[in-house]
Amino acid sequence: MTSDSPANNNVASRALVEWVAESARLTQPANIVWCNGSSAERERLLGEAVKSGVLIRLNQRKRPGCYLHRSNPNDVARTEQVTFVCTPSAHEAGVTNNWMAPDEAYRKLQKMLEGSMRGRTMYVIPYVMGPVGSPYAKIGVEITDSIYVALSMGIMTRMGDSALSMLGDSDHFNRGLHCTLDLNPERRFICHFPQDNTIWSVGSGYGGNALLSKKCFALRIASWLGRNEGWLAEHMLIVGVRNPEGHTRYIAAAFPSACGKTNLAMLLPPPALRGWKVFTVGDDIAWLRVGPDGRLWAINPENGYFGVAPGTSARSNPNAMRMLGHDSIFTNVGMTPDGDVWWEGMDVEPPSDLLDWHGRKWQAGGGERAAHPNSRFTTPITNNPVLSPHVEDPCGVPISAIVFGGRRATTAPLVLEAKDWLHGVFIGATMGSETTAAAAGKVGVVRRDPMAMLPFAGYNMGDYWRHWLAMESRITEPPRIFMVNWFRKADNGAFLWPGYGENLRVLKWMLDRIDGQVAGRPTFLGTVPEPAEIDLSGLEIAPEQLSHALAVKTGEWKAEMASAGELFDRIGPSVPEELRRLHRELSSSLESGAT
Ligand code: GTP
Ligand code: SPV
Ligand code: MN
Repeated sequence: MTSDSPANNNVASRALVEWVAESARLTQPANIVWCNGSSAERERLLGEAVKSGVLIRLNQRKRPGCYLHRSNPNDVARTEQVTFVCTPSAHEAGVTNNWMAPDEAYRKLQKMLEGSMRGRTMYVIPYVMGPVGSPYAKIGVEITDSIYVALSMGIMTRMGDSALSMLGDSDHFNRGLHCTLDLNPERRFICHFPQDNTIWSVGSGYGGNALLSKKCFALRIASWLGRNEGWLAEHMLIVGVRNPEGHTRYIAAAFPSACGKTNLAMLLPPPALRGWKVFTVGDDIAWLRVGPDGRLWAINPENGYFGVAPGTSARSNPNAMRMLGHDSIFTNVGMTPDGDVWWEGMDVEPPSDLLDWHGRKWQAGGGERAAHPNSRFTTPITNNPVLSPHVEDPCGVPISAIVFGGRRATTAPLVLEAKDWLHGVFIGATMGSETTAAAAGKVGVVRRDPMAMLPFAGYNMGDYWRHWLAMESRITEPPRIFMVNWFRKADNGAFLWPGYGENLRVLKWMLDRIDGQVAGRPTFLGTVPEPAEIDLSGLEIAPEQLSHALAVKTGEWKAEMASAGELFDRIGPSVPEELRRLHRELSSSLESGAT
């Protein structure tokens, strides 16, 4: 059954129908399925995915509506080395992106796409990023030959007829063409064409490579659109924090992949912080715009969470454990004999006869992990017990604080407030973090990851920083900017700070700063808390441990500034002069010991 247009025939976008036809001529699918987003369609696709072995139905009594997917073992994480920004000039992409000329990229991938869907089904997936009908929302359409991608997009985005209705007869939508090919890493490319609002992705079925709404559209292409249109697309969670007086403030926080965004966005307050409550607006991506009132407002463009499974437990993230009870897809986790899921850090004894993420019998203590370190869950936002009531607000929520954080065993203090917007942008621009299993490659290597956007900024990093600096003058009440690090370690290798729900204590200090309740202690880089300013009620932490977590050490920061200077040199003349100057000032004050 091949159809040239959706079944209900309400599509008026000729541009869409033509693009689908053109893609079908290229890839030659046996069938074309236009996804309408209905629950009947979802049930049918789930049934087909189980039948073809793409999904395994989990224990429906324990986890109704839940499924397990095992990916090809060579396809378990984003592949940054084969991700390209294909702008007309290499300079527009900048040195932090891989660049290919657009015609070369189209030609190269076109060859791979010719006839690539023969005998397969092509799914046409119209979707909205952001609340349907919101002036801040954007429309994309993904074409894919992966039923796993189609089902995942149904969770991660507002997918189907609502997107077609919103599109109407417009030709203004992101065109994402995805084909798994034979999953040969040699033929794996993720190419972005910002000028054409187009993404071509081949050779991978993995989340960030294949769910084109997410990193490809909502960050790489959207960051480019945002620069042109005067807004920001960021790798940020958005969390609402309500104090016991009932006042809710919103914080947007950028941490690199697998560095704690999902966990912070849905944390459960420690019992001693009575009356505090946290609401999730978003866990991975924020689109930030200046509202008519001059404040910075944020929406979460997504409709689901694609979260890291390992480390998620009833203790670390009880809200996540609750939302994973139903209607979720798990990828590359372990499976128990009774059809339930298991992963490292779940805080549950592994049963015997556990199958690992390959589907092989797993031996406890055998040195192999049952779940892949980057195994994930895909779950609708509506599963989240602490979902913000404002998640569908067309203009989002007003942001009081922006936070930049990384995973650092040393150097970065638990929390620090930047002196002003420029210092805050500098802190974001120069932040470092240890690499994680979310991207293929070595884990645990510190790299500069500006604003947690190193793999996601869709244009020249220097221009991106310039855009950040330029935003300040347009915001009447700019959010205060902070740095955090939940991952500093003691000499014995243990985390200094308990993290997870206890991180609320740090958010509380930020709000106290905003309210002028605490003075903090100045350092050369910004203000850190006096230990007594952090609410430690109900928490046992040795004073030396806390002061180590808060320390800003000159020697460590000299090395940090040297590394930041190397990044600036690599990016070259497009680095804004204000950031260069601040770098010189901070470096020389460190050298002269005037800190
Ligand atoms: P992406 O989805 O890749 O963008 O990741 P993320 O930033 O949402 O990270 P997530 O919250 O999924 O956390 C990643 C890993 O860090 C998980 O294994 C968590 O258990 C762990 N983690 C999260 N928050 C904390 C924390 O406060 N302290 C410690 N020690 N670990 C944490
Ligand atoms: C990340 O790697 O930052 C993720 C997962 O959120 S992915 O969607 O694969 O990029
Ligand atoms: Mn992410």
